[in-house]
Amino acid sequence: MKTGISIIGAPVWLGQTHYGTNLGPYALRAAGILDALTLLTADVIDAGNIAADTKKRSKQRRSRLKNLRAVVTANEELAEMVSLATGRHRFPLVLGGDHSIAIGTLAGLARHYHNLGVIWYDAHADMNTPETSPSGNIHGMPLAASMGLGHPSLVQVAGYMPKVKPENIVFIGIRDIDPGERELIRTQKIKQFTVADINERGMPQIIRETLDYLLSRCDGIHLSFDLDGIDPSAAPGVGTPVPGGISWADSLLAMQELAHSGQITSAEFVELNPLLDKDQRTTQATVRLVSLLFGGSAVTAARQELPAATDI
Ligand code: HAR
Ligand code: MN
Ligand code: MN
Ligand code: MN
Repeated sequence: MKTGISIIGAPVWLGQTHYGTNLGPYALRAAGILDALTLLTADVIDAGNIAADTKKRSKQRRSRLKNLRAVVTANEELAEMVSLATGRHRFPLVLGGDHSIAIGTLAGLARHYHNLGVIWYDAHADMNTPETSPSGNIHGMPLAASMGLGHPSLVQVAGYMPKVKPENIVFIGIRDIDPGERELIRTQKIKQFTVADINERGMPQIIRETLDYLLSRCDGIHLSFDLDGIDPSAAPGVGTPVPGGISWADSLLAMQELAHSGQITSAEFVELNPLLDKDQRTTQATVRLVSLLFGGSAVTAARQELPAATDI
């Protein structure tokens, strides 16, 4: 049982090329994420941000990996903060930052879980290696790196590998998949639910199947929520939008079902870019999703009424 929530900010943007994902934690705090959570559980700590300076681009221009040094440094630090919170039996809630920060989050978590389950809610599989990446952007690589595939300094964040086993991963909503990723998903038999699956069977059922699958083999379940998993019409404030995404209504249902299960032990919300947002829609959507995720029993909650889900 988790004793409370520790919010950890990871203002990182160098895993991709759009300045602004580094402003995510600031926008979410300004939008009242702390108050929203404090309504649901008395024990919320804002642990602040990682201190690593991720504003400077790395100088290894000829590298296949953009800003490798800066991204590794940020993730090493994030791994320590996440590990500290987890070791205190708290629920780490990481606010990104681009999705490269999942390398550090998972590195901090997997020190404490032998079979960490990962729900990857995303338009992308983020399973590229330097060899298969079309872009060299590290935010397209965190799952591969966490499985032990890719550049040694990404794979070895926190000093050990691998962090995640392929059979402990579930994709929800992926729809822009590169050839190398497709091959990995196939050969590693990684479980995935597409938007078509969601439309066919309904999101609550998809979440139940996801949890059934993971609970049979995992001792903790991490939710890695990339805002671009949602359809860009509802979450426009992301750097790599992909049409045909998960609806806003289904995303709400997903959070409610996860909350209801009480089985999620950590989470991160990534790829929010306030500079690309429209009327703060994506920022406010994120606050609402996070609130719903904690509407259940993942933490001992002094529960109050959930905010209405209609005003965004
Ligand atoms: N697959 C593409 C690449 O590797 C695009 C990845 C975009 N990733 C994110 N995170 N937005 O999911 O470059
Ligand atoms: Mn992603
Ligand atoms: Mn994505
Ligand atoms: Mn693509």
